[in-house]
Amino acid sequence: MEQTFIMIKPDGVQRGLVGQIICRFEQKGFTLKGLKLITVDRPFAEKHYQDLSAKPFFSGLVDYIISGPVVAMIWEGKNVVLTGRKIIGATNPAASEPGTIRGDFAIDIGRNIIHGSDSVESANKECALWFPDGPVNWQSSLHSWIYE
Ligand code: DAT
Ligand code: MG
Repeated sequence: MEQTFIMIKPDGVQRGLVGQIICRFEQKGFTLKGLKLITVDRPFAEKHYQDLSAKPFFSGLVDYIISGPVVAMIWEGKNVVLTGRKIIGATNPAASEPGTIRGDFAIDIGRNIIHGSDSVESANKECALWFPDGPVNWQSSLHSWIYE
């Protein structure tokens, strides 16, 4: 089953949105396979965003990610990478549809409260980076009520 890496950024934690964000993934039917509150250092944040290192906003982005604790999660389910991105909404909250997390809770691109992996390949890389011991191994007893 597919897994994705989801992170509630420091603004989402500070604004008390952790519960509401987790609720959206739970109510969809996805399964939580990893969860921790963690403050990361600059080298770690730079590694997470290494593909963006040439961008002009890179250092500001890293400053923001290390500015406070984040909630790092692994979510599992059918098509969870793509569907997770839809639940999150467009990168710039100004373009995110109402009903998405960024559309409902954010205004500025540099304070867009949540990260989600953009492909299965980056999901696997990010889950391994943030959860070196791997996901928690458990099966939801609701599985047959969610999947045909
Ligand atoms: P996403 O987070 O939707 O995957 P991304 O990977 O392209 O978007 O960029 C990572 C983060 O960097 C994004 O959530 C917010 C910030 N960012 C992206 N483009 C930006 C820009 N043009 N100006 C400022 N911040 C930007
Ligand atoms: Mg991205």
